[in-house]
Amino acid sequence: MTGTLNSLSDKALTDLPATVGKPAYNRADLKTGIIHLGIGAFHRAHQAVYTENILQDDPSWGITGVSLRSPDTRNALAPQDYLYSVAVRDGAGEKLHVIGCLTDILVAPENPEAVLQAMCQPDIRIVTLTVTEKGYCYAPASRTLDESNSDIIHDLKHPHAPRSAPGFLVEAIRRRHASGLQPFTVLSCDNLPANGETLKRITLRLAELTNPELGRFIAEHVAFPSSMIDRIVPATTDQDRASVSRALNVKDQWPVCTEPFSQWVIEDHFPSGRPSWEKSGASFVRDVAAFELMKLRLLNGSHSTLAYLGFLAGHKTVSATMAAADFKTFIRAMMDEEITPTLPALPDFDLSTYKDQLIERFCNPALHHRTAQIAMDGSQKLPQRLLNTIQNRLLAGQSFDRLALGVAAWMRFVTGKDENGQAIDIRDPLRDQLLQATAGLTTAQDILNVLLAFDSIFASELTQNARFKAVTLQQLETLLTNGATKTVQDFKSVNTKA
Ligand code: CS2
Repeated sequence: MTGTLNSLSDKALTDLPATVGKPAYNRADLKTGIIHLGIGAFHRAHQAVYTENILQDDPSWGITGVSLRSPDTRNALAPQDYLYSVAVRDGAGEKLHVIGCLTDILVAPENPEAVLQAMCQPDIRIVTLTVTEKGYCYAPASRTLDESNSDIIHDLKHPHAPRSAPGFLVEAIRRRHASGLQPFTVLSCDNLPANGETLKRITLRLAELTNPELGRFIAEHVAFPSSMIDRIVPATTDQDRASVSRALNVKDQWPVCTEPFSQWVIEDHFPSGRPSWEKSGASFVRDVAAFELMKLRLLNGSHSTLAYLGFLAGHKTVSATMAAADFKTFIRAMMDEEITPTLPALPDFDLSTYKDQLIERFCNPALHHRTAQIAMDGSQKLPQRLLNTIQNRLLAGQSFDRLALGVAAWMRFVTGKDENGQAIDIRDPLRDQLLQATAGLTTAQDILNVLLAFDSIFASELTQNARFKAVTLQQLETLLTNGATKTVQDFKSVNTKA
């Protein structure tokens, strides 16, 4: 039982089993060079690991994590000296590595001033972010700041004690500039299209609303490189905590569990310096756009489609969905026939191996990635994952039936009732509006009409396109009549030209 185990700590590092990886540097030598906003599981299994692996060469890149919402991660990790383990799992078993790169965790709502002070330390050269799509406080369809967002309204009134990620960036950049410190580089590590450019547009707009001169400074002097990040990291469960703790022989209150695959492609634009992340396997390139589109459309577009269809079909995890009849064929055909032709060429990159790997990753039986987890925040994810791809297909006069079924499955999901009439626990910033709009509706036409009116999701190029509406309507009708399992099994591409 884990209750009787000692807690993970600096002191306990020496007692770990020999098979467990641990910091290869002296943690007492660490300096903090990076502030990370959004200290969730994804960061701890991805950027933190790339950073961990270069600290032996350069201990100046320790990371202070910031939670913009809940104190849970801090409460779990502070008593264990901010150490935690990464469990890499596949069908062959599990490898454990204890990560030591976190120097502190701050909880923004408890003390926003402490976060700003940390961001304004002279040694801070990079601020990284994984705050999820909704943390950018933007309208996904237009990729512009949502000035009606309650956190943005707050930050405009109280710019010196912000709540939102863009609010913290603007105020910290202002303070550094005022005290003559070099600005940090801002590195978005979220699944947004053109994530650096998008974050720059949002940050600039927020700054301009209160301080046009600061807006100009940001436009000219702050770097926002884009990056493509990839690693599947399901939410940690109590069972994971117990099994990892047993394997470590010390109690880890918040390990992260992930897959062997990991990828990070970064635009090389860091005027204030950067870690040699390439030594840990990251790729630095001049332009990330093609990698980003590939990943958002092939991985995330397929993931969301599998999540909504799989959930409706009664499957709890992605791997269970992939094991159900015809889902694998359906998703591979969506990748090959509908998504791949929309992607820009990536010289020297083998796309078909990439897709083989994706299928294998989705099938990883050791991950237990819940369909309900991926289904969260669909209103923030749909444009970059499915809708922009559909727009490209429409322009080219090509079919998009499978992509439309993905969108229809989201529409069916946000009506809030599953195929057995049971309530679905919708988690989405637009939850109330979506449930209210669809309440009592039973026909595909009515559901489609009310949902297409959400203009932060659906661009006018789509809502005014008769073909988009007709194809999506047809998929939604089939889904409502036949259910997800049969719809996927019967799937035949209509393959008509516009
Ligand atoms: C997933 C992603 O939860 C989701 O929406 O699609 O978090 C996905 O696992 C990662 O982007 C993989 O890199």
